[in-house]
Amino acid sequence: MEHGMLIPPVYSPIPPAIHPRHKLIDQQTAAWARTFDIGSPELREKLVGQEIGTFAARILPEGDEEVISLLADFVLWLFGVDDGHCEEGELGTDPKELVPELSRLLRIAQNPEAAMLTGDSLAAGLRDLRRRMEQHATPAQLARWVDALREYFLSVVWEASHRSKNTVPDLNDYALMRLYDGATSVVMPLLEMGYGYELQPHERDATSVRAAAEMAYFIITWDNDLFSYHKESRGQQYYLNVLRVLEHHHGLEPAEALEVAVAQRDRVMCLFLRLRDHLSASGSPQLRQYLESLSCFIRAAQDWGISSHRYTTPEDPAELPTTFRDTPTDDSEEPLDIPAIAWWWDAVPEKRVPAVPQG
Ligand code: 3E9
Ligand code: MG
Ligand code: MG
Ligand code: MG
Ligand code: MG
Ligand code: MG
Repeated sequence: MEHGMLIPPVYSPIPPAIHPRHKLIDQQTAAWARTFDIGSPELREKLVGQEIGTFAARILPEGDEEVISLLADFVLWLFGVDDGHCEEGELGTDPKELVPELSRLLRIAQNPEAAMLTGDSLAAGLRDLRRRMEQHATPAQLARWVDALREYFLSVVWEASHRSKNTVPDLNDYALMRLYDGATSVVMPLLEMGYGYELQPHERDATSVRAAAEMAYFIITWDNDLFSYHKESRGQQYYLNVLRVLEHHHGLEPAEALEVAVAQRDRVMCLFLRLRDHLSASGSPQLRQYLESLSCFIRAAQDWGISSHRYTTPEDPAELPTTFRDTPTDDSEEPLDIPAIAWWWDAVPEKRVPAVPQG
């Protein structure tokens, strides 16, 4: 197993949580995928065994059950696009053909009544998701969902451009692309819907709150890059994750790249915790719930990522951790040397240095 790599336990000071109805939600999502015929039969059978419903039940552990089901079906649909079109399908190496196809799907998300892509199962699934979104979302949340889908689509076209040329973006471009191509931002409206509130724009779009959300995207996708390395790096197909970027552009051996990537996510985790606690101290109850949901999302992706059959199976085991560590490998408060995100460190107040007792 030449691509094997032992992934160590990652730093996670966030407690695990799961909605008690996770088993049922997972079964319903499998049924949804079959009803809507998502993906090729082969892809679909893989997806329904990946406990995506359980993942959603971890993201919204005390949320509305219908919204958790909606989130689960949507995440499965996203994998239908990400695996089916982008990473394993023909469009994934042809960005100029991917653009029109994703643009048509985006129109369905925005105007489900549009008589186009009839007979396309991903479009039919998306119509159903949109209809159910309307039952739980405010008009503004629906619009943000469509906008977030657009930014996800834009980033996968960027990724497809690299795939088509077999090139590897540098670390700054990769970090920027990864904020969106992990489809984390499209989940955000559902975090609000799951608890039946709407975060007001003056809070959600405040620079520091957006920084907190972006930090969560970073941690979730860097963790995914560790947990999915085995799945992605086997075989001959093109793959892109932070370990490949660090090996390619920084001349690191796989073990060194792993150490650097872990240190990067640890530093962002430390920063996220400081910012979350700072914002929670003065924010509205809705903002506190939103920040709590960001934490749950991070931990959900970790608990699901180390255990899902998507990343490790008895027939093809990945060397994934079964536990987490409660200290970071790197607790430096210095910004990462990644210009697209280095501004995050300016959004967080300095750690208060304990006053020196006067003698
Ligand atoms: C993730 O990146 C691709 C998304 C489309 C997956 C859908 C999942 C979510 C919206 C929740 C975020 C969760 C993550 C990133 C685990 P990638 O590397 O293609 O995922 P893979 O599973 O193939 O490693
Ligand atoms: Mg199909
Ligand atoms: Mg309800
Ligand atoms: Mg992907
Ligand atoms: Mg993938
Ligand atoms: Mg991955």
